[in-house]
Amino acid sequence: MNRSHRWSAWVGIGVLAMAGSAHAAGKLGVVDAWIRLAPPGASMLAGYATLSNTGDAPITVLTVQSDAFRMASLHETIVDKGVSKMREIHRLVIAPGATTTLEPGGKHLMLMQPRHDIVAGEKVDVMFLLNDGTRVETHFDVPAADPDNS
Ligand SMILES: [Cu+2]
Repeated sequence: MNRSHRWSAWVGIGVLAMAGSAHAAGKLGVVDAWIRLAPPGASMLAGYATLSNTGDAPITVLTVQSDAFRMASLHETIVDKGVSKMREIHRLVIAPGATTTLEPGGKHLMLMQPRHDIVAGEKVDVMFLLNDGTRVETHFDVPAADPDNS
């Protein structure tokens, strides 16, 4: 038992030393990405996903873009004096190792003025723009029904 603990402590030191010599960087992971289906002609749709930072520095997401929409942004839903409203998020910071969930009733992608009707089964390209200039390309599914965990 003690021997194995000592061994893992040494391994830990080795990993830290290597990390110290490399440039610290955040790494954005995007999973379970989906857009809620809306009636034909809808001018606003919402997108949801789980964002994670698997890197060793914070990530700051400034905004999102999609060729399928004329305008896209990050929003959060807040309740102000009993009234539910949405407001834009200008900087979404994700700490190293942290996860941020975009979900109905909370933070979401606000996708406005679609260039075509978004239909079930489609995959929509969405780009996340980070403050260090990184652009992370992702694909959002358009399920016919909301996923169970939404
Ligand atoms: Cu919104």
